[in-house]
Amino acid sequence: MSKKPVILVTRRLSDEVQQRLSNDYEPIFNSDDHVFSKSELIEKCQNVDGVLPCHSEVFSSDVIAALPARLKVIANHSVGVDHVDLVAAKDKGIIVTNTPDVLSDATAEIAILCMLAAARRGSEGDRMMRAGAWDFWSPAFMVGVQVTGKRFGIIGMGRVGQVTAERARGFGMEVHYHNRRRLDKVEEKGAIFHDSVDGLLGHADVLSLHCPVTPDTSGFMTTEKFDLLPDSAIFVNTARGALVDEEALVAALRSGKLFAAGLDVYRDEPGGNPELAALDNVFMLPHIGSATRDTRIAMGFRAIDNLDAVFAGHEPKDRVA
Ligand code: 8YV
Repeated sequence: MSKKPVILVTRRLSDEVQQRLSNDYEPIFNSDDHVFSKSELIEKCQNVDGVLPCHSEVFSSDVIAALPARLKVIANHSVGVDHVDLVAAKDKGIIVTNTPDVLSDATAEIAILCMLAAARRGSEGDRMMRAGAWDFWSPAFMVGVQVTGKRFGIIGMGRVGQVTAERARGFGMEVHYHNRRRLDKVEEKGAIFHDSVDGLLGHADVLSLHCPVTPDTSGFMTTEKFDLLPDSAIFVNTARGALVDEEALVAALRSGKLFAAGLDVYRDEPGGNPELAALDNVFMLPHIGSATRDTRIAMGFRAIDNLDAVFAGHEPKDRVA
């Protein structure tokens, strides 16, 4: 019987996923779930045929250059692949895959949670109650923004963007979007297309980011972009912190240009941004967009499906390089 491929599994995954890996591969698990340093990542990859990482492991060009010839595949447990230098991987003949589709519902739920909590001052109210500081009520107290009938602007109308649009429609919102390609009429479901980011921004009472980080989109939400939004807009980011100039975001929240923000992602993770954390009008979560039991299992299984294809000599379904 031929030997099972050896797979480095960089983080703790759900029991079902680890069991399937144990059945079909020779996995190397990270028993205390610590984040590998760059040198540890390189060292642990030396005697493996594949690696199943999360977005917490950065495969920069120098890490990829140090990977052994036997390593065939980086089967990511994430839809985002900005932590992998895809050009370097491709040049070295390493297959890279991701896990699209399976996390769209969970991430859309978090985007809507961020929108509603920002609009209705969820973070402020929660902190007040926990501090035992609720000592006053009046009709003028804690008045927020109602999203019903407002315009929901999406940048990046891929799978997560489309599911989030569907949820926003459930709140009676009018969906506007910008995407590299215009969707066809059936996919659009009445959403209004804008052929530039700047064209969209003036129509977004709520702006929600759902695009990947690329050299073109990195840091694209600058002061100039926030200024194009309607006054008192709400900003939602469940995609990647690197899309945003966080100093510009802090300034827009302080000045009142933005009514509030709902954020799941930050430039620095883990940790976040203390300047954002100091603001009352920000609702913040620690990058848990896809963190549901069902979705974690589905993501792990999707990554294993990709490994299975590669080791069976087939083209994996979710190849990105
Ligand atoms: C995950 C994500 O939390 O898929 C992504 O791109 O950012 C998140 O869904 C993470 O990558 C899990 O490995």
